[in-house]
Amino acid sequence: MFETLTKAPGDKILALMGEFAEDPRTDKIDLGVGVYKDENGKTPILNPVRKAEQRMIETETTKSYLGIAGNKGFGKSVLQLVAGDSVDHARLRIAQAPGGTGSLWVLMQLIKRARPDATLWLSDPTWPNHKPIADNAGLKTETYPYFDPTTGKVKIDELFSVLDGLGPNDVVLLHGCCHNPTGANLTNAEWDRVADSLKRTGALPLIDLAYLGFGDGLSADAYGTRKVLSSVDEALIAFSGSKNFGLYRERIGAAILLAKDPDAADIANSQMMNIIRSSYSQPPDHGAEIIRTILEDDALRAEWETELEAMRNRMISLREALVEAIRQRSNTHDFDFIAEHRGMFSLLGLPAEAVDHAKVENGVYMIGDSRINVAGIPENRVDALADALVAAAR
Ligand code: PLP
Ligand code: TYF
Repeated sequence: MFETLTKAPGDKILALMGEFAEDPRTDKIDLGVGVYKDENGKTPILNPVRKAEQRMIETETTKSYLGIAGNKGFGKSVLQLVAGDSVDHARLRIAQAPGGTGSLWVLMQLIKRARPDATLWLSDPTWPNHKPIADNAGLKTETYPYFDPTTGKVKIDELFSVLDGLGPNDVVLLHGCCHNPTGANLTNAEWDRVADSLKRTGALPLIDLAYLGFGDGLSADAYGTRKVLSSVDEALIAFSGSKNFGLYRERIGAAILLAKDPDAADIANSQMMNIIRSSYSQPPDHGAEIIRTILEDDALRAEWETELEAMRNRMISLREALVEAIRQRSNTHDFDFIAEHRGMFSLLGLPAEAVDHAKVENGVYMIGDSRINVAGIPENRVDALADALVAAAR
């Protein structure tokens, strides 16, 4: 039967990870896959995570099934972390899911059930896995203008020229903060305008919140999501605990829905439970129990917030150092936008030949669209990286 199959396309980001691993040069620099790295180039296990795991080993009494929605304490804490007091929690439902990806998958299946003909609008550009997940759910996709690579900024007028023309048959995928791949984000005033537009047109927001706390802080990064929640009747959120808790391989995230009232929330939630039951039955507990333990314990939570802040500040100072080093070499302000961007990424707006030049000549690996992961910059190699980027851009 397999002879009917043809080779499926791979993921360019994961492919680059493999290519980097095989490069024998010892001075190579990995700015590819979006994984946080510390000053030693390691992706550490956070201290509160280790402590929570230790506590779990000592206190866990069963490995029996958890239930379709997953860990209840996790759900309650994550709703508070994401939504705060922006909306009546009786209108919210949450299902723990395998990562932000699993959450997006569940939510897109739900959109398909609710409105099979809906169009899902993705930012141009967006995370390369958004469209495949939508394709998998059988959803039509379109793109809305988002990023201007010549300025490094959001094309705000063009964005609203599309957003304001949408209707109830449309779903808009918004990056809650720390846009991937561009690093360019909406201001609070622009989020206000987005919320207002959604309310007026009746388009459904699907917010991808994969980097909460990686931009300007936990509550600053939740501004847009909370503004939207407080403005509209219905919304969907895909939360990921991969980056902010450093739990990548534990596959922990959550699918969240907002309905117009508690009864409507129950109905939509029953469909979400049905989707989960017929796909993977129930989520794994380990990552959820870690996050629950941390968020419910004042000391562990404070320690987590401190470590999250250190990761965030490190990325911001690397951005500033890189901009300064480029400025010294090129005598232009052409890359100043890197310091304005937030989150793990910046899209440099370089042509494919320049990306290739940096890789071949200097062992600097970035994604083909010229996205860099700023957390991958070794502190002591900022000058070498600036040399490579200036040479590649020439
Ligand atoms: N959404 C965006 C924008 C991402 O960058 C990622 C990155 O991994 C995800 C979702 C998926 O996260 P997870 O690894 O939790 O599935
Ligand atoms: O954009 C990134 O690099 C991260 C990690 O299929 C990632 O979001 C990349 C590709 C993928 C899954 C995760």
